[in-house]
Amino acid sequence: WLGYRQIENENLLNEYVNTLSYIHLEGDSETLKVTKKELIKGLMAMLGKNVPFKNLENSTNSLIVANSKKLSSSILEKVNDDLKELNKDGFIIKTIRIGKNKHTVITSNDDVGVLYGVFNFLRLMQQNKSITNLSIVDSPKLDVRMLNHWDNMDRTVERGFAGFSLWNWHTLPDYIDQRYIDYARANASIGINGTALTNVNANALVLTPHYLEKVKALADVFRPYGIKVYLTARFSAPIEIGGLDTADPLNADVQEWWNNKTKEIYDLIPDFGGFLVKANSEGQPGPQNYNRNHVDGANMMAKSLAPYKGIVMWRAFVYSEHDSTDRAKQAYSEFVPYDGQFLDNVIVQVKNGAIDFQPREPFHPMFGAMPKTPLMMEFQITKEYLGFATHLAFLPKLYEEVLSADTYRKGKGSTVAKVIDGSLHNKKLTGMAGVSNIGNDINWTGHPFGQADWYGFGRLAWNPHLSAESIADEWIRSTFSNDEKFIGPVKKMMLESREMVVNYMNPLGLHHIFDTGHHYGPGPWVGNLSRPEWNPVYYHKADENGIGFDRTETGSNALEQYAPELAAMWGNLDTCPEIDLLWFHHLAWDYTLKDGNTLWDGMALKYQKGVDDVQNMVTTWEAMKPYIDSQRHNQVSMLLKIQLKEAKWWRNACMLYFQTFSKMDFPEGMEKPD
Ligand code: GCW
Repeated sequence: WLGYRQIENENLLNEYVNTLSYIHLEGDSETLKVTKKELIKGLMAMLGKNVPFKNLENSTNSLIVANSKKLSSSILEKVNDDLKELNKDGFIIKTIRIGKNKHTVITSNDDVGVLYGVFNFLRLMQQNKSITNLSIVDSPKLDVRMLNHWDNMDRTVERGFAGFSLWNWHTLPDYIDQRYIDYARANASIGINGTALTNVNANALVLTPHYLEKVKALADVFRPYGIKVYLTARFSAPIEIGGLDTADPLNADVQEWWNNKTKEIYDLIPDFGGFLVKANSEGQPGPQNYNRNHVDGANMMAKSLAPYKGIVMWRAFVYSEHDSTDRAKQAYSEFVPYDGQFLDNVIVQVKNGAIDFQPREPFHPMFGAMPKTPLMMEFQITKEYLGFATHLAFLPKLYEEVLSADTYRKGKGSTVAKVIDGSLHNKKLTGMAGVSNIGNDINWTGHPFGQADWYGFGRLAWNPHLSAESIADEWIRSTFSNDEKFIGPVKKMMLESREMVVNYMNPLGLHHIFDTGHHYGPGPWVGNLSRPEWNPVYYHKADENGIGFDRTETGSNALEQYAPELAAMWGNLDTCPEIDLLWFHHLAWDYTLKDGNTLWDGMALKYQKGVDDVQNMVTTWEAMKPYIDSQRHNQVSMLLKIQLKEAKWWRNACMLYFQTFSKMDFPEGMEKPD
C-alpha cells in the first residue's frame, strides 16, 4: 500500500501540484529525517516531479511540516484549538490562510505524530482525494498498537505461511536489510508502534547478550519510525540462561535475575517496550509450576520494568490440562478472580475468542469482566484457521464483528471496542496486538490480499471504531487502483470473503473441526491427540441424536461467564443468532431452523453457499483483469482456484462425515460429493 503511483487524472494532478509548490519542513530529529524521505519518495512518485524545500517567507501554497513546538506564532494560532484535542502521537492536517497566502499544515505535539500526519496526507493523495480544503484532527485511540511475531530463533515462523522470519539473526547486527526499513515504514504508515520480535513459544536465547546486540540493531532501525521493540520472556529463562535452579517468582534470586536482565536490556535499548509472556499454557513454564499464580508472575516482571516505564503483556491464552469440561471457560476462571491485583504496568492480553482464533467465535467473556485490569486485544492476522496464506478472507470483517460486539457490562452499548480503548472502565493502559502474517516472501504476506489484513489490523489498532468497509476502500485504492469499476466488485468480494470461509468451513457455530496439528483443511473426525480438548469431536459432539456443544445450563454453562442479557439471548433458542447456534447448543438433526429447513439441510446449504460464493469470487476476479498488472492478477487468480477446490473439499469431507451420524440424505441444492 506504499507503492505510490503516478496520479493519472490531469485535473487532480494540477490541483496537487498547485497546492504543493514548496515544502517547509522544520526540525532534524531522526523521525523528521525519515518523514522528509517519505515525503520526497511519495511526492516524486505521485506527482512525477520534486517539490522544492524552501523557507516559508514569502511563499504561498506551501506544505508546512513541523512539530507544534516549532511552528511560528502566526501558524500556531490557526491550529492551537485543534492541538489541545490531540492525544499522544495524534496529528493535524489543515489548510490555513495567512494574509493572501494559503498553506497546508501537518503538525503534532510529537515528532512521530508528524510522521503519521505525513503518511495520512500521502494516503489522501493515493486515494485521489482533494487536498485544497483540509481539516483533519486524528489521534490514536489505543496506546500500544503492536505486532506479535511468532518467529523462532531458527527463522521458522510458528503458524507463518509467508516464508521464513524477516529477522536474519545470522547477519545481524552489522547487516541491515532494506526490508527492516520497509517493514518499519509500512507499520508506521498505519500507526503501529510496537513489535514483539519473537515467538511466545520461543526459547530464552533472545535474552542472551549475543542476541540482545542484534535486537538493539533492529530497535535502532525502528526507533525513528516510532516503533518500540518488545521481547517474549520465557518464564524459565533464569534457569535456562541464568544458571539458577528455580524460576519461582517469589524467590529473591529469581527477582534479582530479572531486575539485572531488564537493566542490561535498557542499557542497550533505552526505549525497550517490555515483555510479552505466555505462561502455563500448552506446556510452557509459568508461576503455577511453583504453586504461584498469574499475579505473582506478572507483577515480578512488572517490578523489574517499572523504573524504565516498560510494560508486561501477560497472555490470557491459558488452559489447564486438569479441567477439560469446557476449554472455553478456562481463561475467564483463571483470570477474573485476580481483577485489580496486577500492577499498573501489566496489561492482560486476551484473544478475541475463548477457544482459539476460529473463523467465527463469540467475543471472549473476559472483555468487560475485569473492570480494574487493563485488557488488550489479541487478534490473529496470520490465517492459522482460515486457510493459511492460500485462501482469501478479509479479516477486518472478523475484527469489526468482535470490536462492535456488545458486552452489556455497563448496560447496552458497552462494546468490546470501548473495553479495549479504555473508555468503558477508564483504563490507563490500552492496546491491541496482532499475530503477524509477515515473512520473507517477496510480497511479505504470501497471498497479495494478506496485506489487507495487516493494513486493516493497524488501522483498527489506531481506531477500533473504524469500519471494515472504509478500510477495504482505502487499501484497494492505495494498493491497486482508484477505478470505481475495480473498487466496487473487489470491495464487495473482500467484505463477503470472511463469511464465505465461515460457511464452507465452520457454519452455524461449528468450530475447531480442522485437521489436527497443522490446522489446514477439514478433520472433524477423531484425531490422534493426547488431550481430549484438542480433539475435533470434543467440539462438535456429533452423534445419532444431533450436533453442537451445549454451553447452556444443561451443559458446560460457559454462558454464565457473560452478562445476564447475553446469557439469556444466547441461551434461548428463539433468540440465539443462528451464526452461533452450535457454539451454544446441541441440537437434533431435524431441529427446525428459522427458514424452515432442518438443521441437517440448513447445514448442507451453508456449506454449499460457501462453495458458490467462492465460485462467484473467482468469476468476479477474472473480470478484473483489465484494471491491474497481470502479475498480481494472475497470482490471485491461481490462489482463488485453490480456494474453490478446497471449499469443495471442506463441504464434502464435513458433510460425508456428519452423514455417518445423521443418516440423512443430502438436500436438493447441495452438489453431491463425487
Ligand atoms: O492456537 C494455538 C496455536 C499455537 C500458538 C498458541 C498460542 C504460539 O496453534 O501455535 O502458539 O495458539 O496462541 O499461544
